[in-house]
Amino acid sequence: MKFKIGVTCAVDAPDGSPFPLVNSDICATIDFLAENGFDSIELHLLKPSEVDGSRIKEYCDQKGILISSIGTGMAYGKEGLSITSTDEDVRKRAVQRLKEQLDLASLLNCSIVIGSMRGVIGPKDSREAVDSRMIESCKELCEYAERGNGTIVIEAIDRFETNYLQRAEEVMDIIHRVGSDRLGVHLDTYHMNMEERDWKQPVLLCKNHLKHVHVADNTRHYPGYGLINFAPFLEALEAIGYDQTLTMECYPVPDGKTSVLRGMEFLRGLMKEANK
Ligand code: LER
Ligand code: MN
Repeated sequence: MKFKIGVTCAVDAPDGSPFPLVNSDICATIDFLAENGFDSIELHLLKPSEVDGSRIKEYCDQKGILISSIGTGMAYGKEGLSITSTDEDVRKRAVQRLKEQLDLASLLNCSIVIGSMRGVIGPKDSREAVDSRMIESCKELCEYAERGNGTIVIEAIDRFETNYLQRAEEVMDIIHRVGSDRLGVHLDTYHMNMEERDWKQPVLLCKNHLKHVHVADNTRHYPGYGLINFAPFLEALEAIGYDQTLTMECYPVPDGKTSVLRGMEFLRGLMKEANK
């Protein structure tokens, strides 16, 4: 068992975000990752114009750091952009923002995450109507993605953040209905711990559709801090031949750098144990 380990990073983020490394100097973040043996970076951006994509790609290549993904949720938190909005203008602007993120993803050869930007089922809305807008938006995004190198992953997110697409099987249903190999599932152990009934079954259900993974403990601190038994989850990832990264998305506690160093040590320890 040998999984690549990455970290969610941002150039700027609201207080309380589960991003361990937040620094306006992205090269300094990449230096820290490379010097400490991490494999990859996930970058959370409100807008792709916040960064110089070519410079990031060049610097990551030079330092041997893979770019796994672009997190997009800040556009929902800060601007209310949702690809299932009942307001057609908002929905279109959300799709447009994700197309811009896909342009950057194409350059960086990575995925974009649809997390909070999938929105919620509003009090006067129906599941069927939200599904239909989700599928329409995803089809448009997949057609756009097919012209470049970017892929799209939909994250299953727990009930305290959204009432829409909380479990792997719900995301899989959307993926089947959209019908594009550019669309995949993204699982996060923090959300799974609240919504799933088993650590293995959701992974086995997704199989090759699982294209991205976030790891954090039940308290959303670094893996190894809390109660989650990560071994069966990692065993299931190995069973499906998951070859993408385990990206730590956790609180910067006691501080960002210490949290991810501890998390990496814990995850590598589990892999070593499994290989005995
Ligand atoms: C949302 O809680 C989450 O898990 C993030 O991956 C969103 O970007
Ligand atoms: Mn996540």
